[in-house]
Amino acid sequence: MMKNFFCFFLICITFLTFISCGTPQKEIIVKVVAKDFLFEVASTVPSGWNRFQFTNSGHAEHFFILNLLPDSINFLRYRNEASKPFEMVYDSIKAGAAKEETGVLLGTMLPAWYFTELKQMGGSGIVGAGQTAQVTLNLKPGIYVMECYIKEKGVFHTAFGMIRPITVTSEVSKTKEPKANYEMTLTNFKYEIKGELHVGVNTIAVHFNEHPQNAFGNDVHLVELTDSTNLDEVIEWLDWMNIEGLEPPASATFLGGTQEMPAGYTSYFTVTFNRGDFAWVAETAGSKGMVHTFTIK
Ligand SMILES: [Cu+2]
Repeated sequence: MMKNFFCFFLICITFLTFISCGTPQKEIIVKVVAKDFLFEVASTVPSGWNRFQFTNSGHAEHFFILNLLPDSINFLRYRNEASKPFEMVYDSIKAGAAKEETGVLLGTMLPAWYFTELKQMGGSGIVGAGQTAQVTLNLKPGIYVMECYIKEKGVFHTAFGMIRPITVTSEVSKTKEPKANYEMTLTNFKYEIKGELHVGVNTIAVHFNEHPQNAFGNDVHLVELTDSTNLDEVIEWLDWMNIEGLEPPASATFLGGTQEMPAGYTSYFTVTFNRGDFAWVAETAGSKGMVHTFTIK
């Protein structure tokens, strides 16, 4: 009886060893669901490469950006000192203040650490209702703030709850750096492009070569162009300082992209293309000329 038990025990150990050694470790996909108006996402993710699957199940456009907090700043301080000034400045624009004046005002209201220590570490470009996008980011451990500042009747989504902390742990993810078939290099004024896009799944690498001083970084949003799309209107819509800016519904369908990162970083995103016309557009495209139209044949 004892011998049979010992044999059974040995078989179990062998089987478990085979399972743990013989099965390759799977890459984890971090699911982020945007609803009107919250993010459903795990409160912790590993460090290293993370593949985020971003689904917009709301009625409005949404995105997410991950801001890495300085060690001395907690989520509440970020909310009060870095997020609220944007809401107050936008309220003054709604009350009739000129954009130029409010830009200067915002600079005086934001704390010094916002410009010198906070790091915008990427995220998904804007995604239309019902769309899913995928972005892969390399994150170091720390406390991040995930937020979306599209508007709802003149109020940023952050004010409704689309802002939350996420901890990136010291445990390293098994996800590998993606291989891209198309590369974009972002300077402060243009997109440099290498590679070909095709029908089906494409992996796009975005290399951040420059970051504007004391300002938002460079980013990429993918827009589908139809006969009724007016690209100038889309560019106007992307400017949060415009009254109609970032106020749903957008006049075109947004299909993802990537949010800004510091110079020297690379973000990857995946797009499944059908035939058609599209554009890469930056959130501040109007002042920089960062627009690139293309056709998938
Ligand atoms: Cu949103």
